[in-house]
Amino acid sequence: MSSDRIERAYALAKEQYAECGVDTEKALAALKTYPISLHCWQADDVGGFERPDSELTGGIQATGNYPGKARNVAEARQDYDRVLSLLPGTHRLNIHALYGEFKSFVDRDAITMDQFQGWVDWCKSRGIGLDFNSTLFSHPKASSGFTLSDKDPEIRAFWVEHVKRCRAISAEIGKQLGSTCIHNIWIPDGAKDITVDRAAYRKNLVDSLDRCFEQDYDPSHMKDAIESKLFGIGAESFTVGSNEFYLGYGLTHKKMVTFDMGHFHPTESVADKVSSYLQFSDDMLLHVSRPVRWDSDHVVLLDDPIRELTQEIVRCGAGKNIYIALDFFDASINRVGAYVTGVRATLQGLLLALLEPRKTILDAEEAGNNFKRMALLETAKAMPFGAVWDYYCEKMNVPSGGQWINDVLQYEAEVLSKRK
Ligand code: RNT
Ligand code: ZN
Repeated sequence: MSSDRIERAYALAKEQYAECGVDTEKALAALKTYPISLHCWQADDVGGFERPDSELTGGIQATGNYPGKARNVAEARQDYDRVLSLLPGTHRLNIHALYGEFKSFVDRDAITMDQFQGWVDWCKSRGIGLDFNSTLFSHPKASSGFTLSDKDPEIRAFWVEHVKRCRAISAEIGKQLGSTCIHNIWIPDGAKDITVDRAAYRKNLVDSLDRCFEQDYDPSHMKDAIESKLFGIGAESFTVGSNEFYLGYGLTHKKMVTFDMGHFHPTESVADKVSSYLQFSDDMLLHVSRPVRWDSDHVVLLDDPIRELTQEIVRCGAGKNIYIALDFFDASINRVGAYVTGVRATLQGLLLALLEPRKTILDAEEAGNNFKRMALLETAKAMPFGAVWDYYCEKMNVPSGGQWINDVLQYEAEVLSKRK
């Protein structure tokens, strides 16, 4: 697309938005303040680099075997670089403990900064922040289906040690990069069938978390998040870390809760949870994903759930820390293209929300004119947001429109297709 046409289209869009009381320049300035945390695991289907050929197990599943997945840290970084080059703005990387640089095998209860210094250096050289996740799946000590809540105290102790180390690593990451590292804990703990003593597992989880969190860290270095879930594969009947569990734990222990869009009943809206949860917490972590019939972790698109979620982030995020991380892993398509599609869709959602003619709509709502509110919301959908988006991409020196698609295809031809 010629940049002259983009400029002209933007000038018209700017005028049209101004008529509704929206300042597009302000919206674009605001959009830059939303970093998206890029999940490392779309590059290799959540395999990780702990051992050669590590396999994903533990209640989550990547489906597909599209060629070109990253087979080692160097290839993953090459992919992230390409992804970052196609995104407007400055973002973050989000790694899992099993993505360390392992010169020889180091078990989860023995990892140190040694395996992660390379990631810090890499992020520093790219000028981006780094987030972290304990990895409590894909491991023989998770084979009972339980980790931090297991009935065996030795299993619990192993995983408590893992989380403690991950927290120390996160604090060091945040300190070195001068940017708070968000450390997330998700556990697969649960059971396929009816479980009688559910309370015992939940009590174990409380005790384990208390031990994990014994050490306090400077919140400018690291903050903890705990991720709730409704069910998982093989944990259909009972999931220890349910929403009520973590909501209770998080609010009473000052730990933020992670809301993953795929972790609720299909008709439940994560968007609607934002304004409730933020009444009681200043920090919130979102896992932006796209569940299709189940927690399938499809690539994020600019669909209604994303639009509603980003609207709520913008509408009630003032004075709060809403951390936005992506969580999808589609192994059936070009993985670099999957990343770029998902991040750009999330950013577009945020831009749409920032361009909302809020004052006019709110006035109608407050005047009790519900027809007018509805009609204004509908008309806002046809506003020329695409012109503003393209202009933003141009200004940020990344491809606008669909130009990046060819870039991804070229990368596939030159790099991904050669990975055999
Ligand atoms: C699993 C959770 C969790 C994982 C990642 C890999 O259902 O959503 O966040 O997807 O940690
Ligand atoms: Zn998640």
